Amino acid sequence: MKVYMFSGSGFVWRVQLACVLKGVPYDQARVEASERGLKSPQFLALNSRGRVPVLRDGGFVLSESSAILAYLERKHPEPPLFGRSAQETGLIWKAILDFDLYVSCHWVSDILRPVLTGQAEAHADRIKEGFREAADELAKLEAQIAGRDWFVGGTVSAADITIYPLLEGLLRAAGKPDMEHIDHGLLPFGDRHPNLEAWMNRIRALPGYDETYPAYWREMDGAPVAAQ
Ligand SMILES: N[C@@H](CCC(=O)N[C@@H](CS)C(=O)NCC(=O)O)C(=O)O
Repeated sequence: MKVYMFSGSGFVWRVQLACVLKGVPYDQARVEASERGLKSPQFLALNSRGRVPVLRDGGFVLSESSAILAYLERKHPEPPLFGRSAQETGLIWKAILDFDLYVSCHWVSDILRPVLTGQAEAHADRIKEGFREAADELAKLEAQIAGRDWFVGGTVSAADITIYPLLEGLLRAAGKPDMEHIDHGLLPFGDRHPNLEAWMNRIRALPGYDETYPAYWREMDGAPVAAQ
């Protein structure tokens, strides 16, 4: 099995976490995060939207991180990431769709993309508004996770590994030097979000987590590069 990826993509990170939690080995095929890589005819033949992640399993090719998680679940049912009861499965899908349809798309377009492409100054108003809306959504997530270890059920699920990588990316963007003039009030994160912070620490402590941590971030932060 091969995962087409670039390091630092939250959507790719979901698939990597699912693979390590299920103990499914995979190879990584790095795609250049530029027109030459993602929008090359070769890559567009795998995903016409020119985005990662893409999974190739033998002759089968699949894009969209949630679809890939569902595929992995069906192919490698244990341990389940989509619950053990109909209710849990429904609630996990609800959490995934709620996050991707109403939250992550705004984080990406209003904050992550302008910040990570070095266009923070040009899009300062949009970023400020993005952080204001993110604060509301984070308050809802903080309330949802209060008193629980995981978003749905008694163990880590696809809901957790869907939300976590994008939140980690948001916090990383919020901590960039370019953000100093934007009063997003997000950091230190645990001050207003102690329950989410505790939950993030539970994810970071999962077996295999370290090997999924973006190598590119480690390189940028000057820490030793892991296996990725
Ligand atoms: N809905 C997709 C989103 C994938 C996505 O946006 N991936 C980003 C990387 S974080 C990408 O490839 N962006 C390239 C681009 O927008 O051109 C999923 O869940 O897989």
